[in-house]
Formats: sequence, structure tokens, C-alpha cells
Amino acid sequence: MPAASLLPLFGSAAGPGTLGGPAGSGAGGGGRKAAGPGAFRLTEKFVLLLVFSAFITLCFGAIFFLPDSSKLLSGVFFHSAAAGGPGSLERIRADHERALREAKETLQKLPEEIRRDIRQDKEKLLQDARGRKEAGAPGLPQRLFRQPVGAVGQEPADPDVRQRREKIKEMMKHAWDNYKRYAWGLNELKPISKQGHSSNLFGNIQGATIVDALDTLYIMEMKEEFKEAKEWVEKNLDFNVNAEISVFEVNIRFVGGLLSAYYLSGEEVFRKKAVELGEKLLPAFNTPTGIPWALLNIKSGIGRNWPWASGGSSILAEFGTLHLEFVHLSHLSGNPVFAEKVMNIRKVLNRLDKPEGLYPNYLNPSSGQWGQHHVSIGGLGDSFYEYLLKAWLMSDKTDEDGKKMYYDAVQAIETHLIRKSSGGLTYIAEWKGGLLEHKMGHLTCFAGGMFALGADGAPSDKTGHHIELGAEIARTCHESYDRTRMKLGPEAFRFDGGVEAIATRQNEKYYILRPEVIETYMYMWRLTHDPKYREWGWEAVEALEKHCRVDGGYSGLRDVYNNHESHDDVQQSFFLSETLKYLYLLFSEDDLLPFEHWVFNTEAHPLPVLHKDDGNKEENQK
Ligand code: DMJ
Repeated sequence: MPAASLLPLFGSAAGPGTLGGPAGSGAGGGGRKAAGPGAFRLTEKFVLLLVFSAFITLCFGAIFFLPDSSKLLSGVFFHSAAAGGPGSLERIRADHERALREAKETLQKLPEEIRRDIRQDKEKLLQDARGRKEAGAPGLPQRLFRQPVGAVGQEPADPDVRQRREKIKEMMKHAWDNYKRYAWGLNELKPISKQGHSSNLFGNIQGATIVDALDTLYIMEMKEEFKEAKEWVEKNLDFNVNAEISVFEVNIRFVGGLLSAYYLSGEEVFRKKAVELGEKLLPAFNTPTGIPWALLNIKSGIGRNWPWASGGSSILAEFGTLHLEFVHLSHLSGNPVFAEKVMNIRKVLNRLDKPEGLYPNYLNPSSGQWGQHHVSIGGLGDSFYEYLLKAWLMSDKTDEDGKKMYYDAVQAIETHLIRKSSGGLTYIAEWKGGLLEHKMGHLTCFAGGMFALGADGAPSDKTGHHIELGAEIARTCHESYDRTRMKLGPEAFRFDGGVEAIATRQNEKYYILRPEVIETYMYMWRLTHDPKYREWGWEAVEALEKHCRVDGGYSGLRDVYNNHESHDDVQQSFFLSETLKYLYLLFSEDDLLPFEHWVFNTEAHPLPVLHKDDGNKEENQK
């Protein structure tokens, strides 16, 4: 309210005649008292009135500039029951007196007693915070947990197989114990220098190995370890950090790991953390097309793409590998937004023309146009294809769109990318603007398992063919291992210049404990029960033990063709989540995480199939 409009009010309430009263009798001053108020001339009265009203205006105006003036005004001018009512003055006095009393008491205490009180107050605050955490995330619907079929399996009947499986469990223990000893709470372990290792993929989110390993610990029945991992998640896994993260990596390892841990154990903390993290990832989709950014600051919500990615593009294998986790986030939170975001990615892709029916690895999230025409079933492309197939399987085979996209893509891959070497090895080349590069990455080896897994839904005359394709890729990838000195495969191998399944460039000779070849053995074993896949898996176990195992855990190798190990000193978190899990499953019975009830995300985190007769129809069709 403007101060000027208040002046007449004061004028009429006090009246010029009363102005001099109190002033003359008390606080006025000097000569005025002697002269008396009645002695003022009209001009003096007017000047006095002016000065006084200016003073009142000033005081009143100042109220509006005091901090939190609204509260002050409501207290001073707008007395109401809500603001405290007539009793509020007494309450303020009582509060004031209590504070004084407490201060006096504190001053009388010994320093040790004061310290103890502070400690107790701190502890209480922590307990309250923990209590709030356990109460569940606000807004999460109540959910009755039913453990999906196959979260635990039977012991292998064959004693040799049992023994081999035990050995793999011992490897997990060695990897875990050393991580715990030297890098607990950090992202990964440096097994040679025996300290933590951090990669910038997770910003300063911590504990990648713990979250990635949770479900492996669970299925291996390492109960104590699972319990300590769960406690760490409860107390320390914190997403309220100022961190720029890779949306893809955080999704497949952290969201995927937490979802699996929830579905296996039923522990609410994992559901709550998964949804909390999923919400943090949502701003990545704020682009003109809804194709998410690769990198996101989870505090500011600002995203961007890798500076090296063709003209500011997002990467196919990154934005195409969110689907399974995001559908489950909607399922567990009751919030459709997650599924909507990934369904929109599908829509954008379906609207685009594809060169020769192939999906280039780069897509600009602003223009919605493809970047460089580079197609690969290995790095930058791989898990996009995997998630099309698995989205269909996870939907209990109701996601027809995912199914069509997958089988159409495989058709184009077969026509344009799959070739046979003169020595008879089938491989998947890379495509660059129509020209083939006859190179296959270790990452591409996952495709053997994918083709075999998808065989069942392939057009009727193609089922056997897809299984066969899986078997051929498995054989080629096994050759890439067998043709090295250390019997572990290189990062990439070539089929040109007179070589087959061999790395020719120094910077492609490393092995970083990757799982893809073993993953394909596991699928091939489950789907064919051909014993050679277990034998090949066991060869890999022996090689890992001989060349990668060190006192402080497991390390990658710089050159698998060398006579002597040169360790890279990193125990990747996916060694615990994928490599060891797939090995363990290879030597388990088929009733552990059976394919009819579970699909594995690209980091080997099992997610349950949303069966339509369990009332999941809507989830599958979002
Ligand atoms: C894992 O993080 C995932 O499998 C991803 O899809 C590809 N690369 C690594 C393991 O090699």
C-alpha cells in the first residue's frame, strides 16, 4: 500500500490539536515546552505536521524493507488466530524465557557434557534421516513383493559341474574381498596398486562395483556379502551430487543393478533408489526431439553430447539402451513418464529413413537427422539391437513394434554386414557410408547369444538359421581367443591383410575382462546344451586365473599376444556383474534365472518378464 494514502488516516485519528500534547509534556524539547503547544502559529503547526507525517511515512515504509516483511506484517497488522492470536505474545515470551533458561543451563555444564549433548543431537538427526529413508520414497505406491520364478536354482546334479561352479564362486569372492579391502565405496578397484579407481562415467556417484555386483552376490548365495552391500546402499548411495554422468552407463549399471537387486530380494531400498535415480535421469530427455543427451549433470539437469560424436549427435547404443530399465521404472513407480520417454525414442526412429534398412550410430537430438553413416553391431550400436529383442521378450511377446524392428534390423545386418572369411569363419563387419571394414570388436561377440535368443520368434523358416548364426559367431569369437597366446580375446580382430580373427593393430590387442564371448557361450549352452560351450567357458576360466588373477583381485591385460602379462591395473565393475555371472550361469542348471521368466539387461542384470496374465498388460503397451 503506498504510504501517501495512509496520511489522512493519521491526520484524522490524532488531529492537529493533539499533536503537541504528548510532545510538549514529555519528549519534546527546550523552548517549545516553555512556549506551550497552544502558542504555535499556523505555519509552525503546518511545518510540524509535515515533519511528523514524513517521519510516520518513513517508519511505515521501512516495515516493507525489513527481512521477511510479510511475516512481520501479518504479525503486526493482521492479527488472526492463525498468526498466533491474542496468545501469541505470551507464547513468544515463553519461548524466549525457555531459550534463556537453556542457555544458562548449558553454560553451567562441563565441556565434556556439552560435547556429549552435541554427539547425541547429531545421532538423533541421523536416526531421523534414516527413519525417513526407510519409510520409502514419498509418492511410491505400496507394492506387494512376489519373488519371480527362478531367483534361486538347484545345485548342479553333475559333481564336476558343481565343482567348476564352486570355483567361479571363489573367483567372485576373490574379486569382491579385494574390492572391499582396498576400494570399498569407490567405483572400481586397481588390483595391482591396491587402491580405488574412478572413471568419469559416473561423475562423483560412488559404489559402481557394489551396485553392479549385488545380483551376482545374491544368485551365488553370498549372503553376508549381499547384506553388507545392501547396508552400504542404504547408508551411502547418494544421487544428490553435482555430477556430470553418462546416462547410458549409469542406467545400465546403477538403475539396472538396483532393479535386479529389488526383484531378487524384495528389499524396498533398491526400488526406492532405482526410482530416485531414474527421476534424476529424466532431464536428459529435454531435447527438441526427446532423443536424450549422452551426458547429464544430475544436479543442474543440463545435458550435452560427447564432443567427438558426429556433429553433436547422440549415440544409438546409448539412447537405445534405456528401454528395459525405464519400462520397469514405470512398473515399479506407477509413473508412466519413464516408459513414455523410451517409447518416444522408438517413434522418432520409426519416422526416419534408414540407409539400406540399417541404423547409423549417430543421431542428432536437435534436428532429428542421422549423423555420420557408420553402422556397427559392436561399440556404438550393439545393445540397441539387443534391447529391441529383449523389449519384446520382456513384454511377454506383446511388444510387436520392438519385435518388427528387431527382425527387420537383423535382416539388413545379414544382407550388408555379415560375411564369411576364406577360412570359413562367419563375422560381422562394420559399415561406413557403404564401405565395409572387415573388423569385428570383442563387443560384437554378444551378437551370437542375441541371434540364438531371438531364433524362437524369427519368421518360421528362419528359426534354425538364427540358431546357426549364433553358433557361427560363437565359433569365430572362440577362435579370436584361441589364436592368442593368453587364450583371452583382443578388443578387436580383423579379417583382412591375410589374417583371420587376429588383432593386427597394437591398440586393439588388449583385454579388459569383458564378458561378451562368455555371454554368448552361456546363451548357446542354454539353447543347445552342446557341451563344447561349457568347455570353451572353462578355457576362459583357466586363462583368467592364469593371466588376470593377481593378489589384489583381477586385472585386464594390455596385450593378449604377449608372452608376459602387462596388467592394466583395473578390475572393471562389469567383471563382477557380467563375466563372473555368465560363467556361473553356464555351470548352473537352467532353472536359475530361466529365460521364460527373466531377461538380462546389457550389464547382465536380470529383469523379470512382465507376464500379461499377471496384470501387466498396460506396462507392456505403454
Ligand atoms: C558393459 O558395460 C555392457 O555389456 C555394455 O553393453 C558394453 N560394454 C560393457 C562390457 O564390455
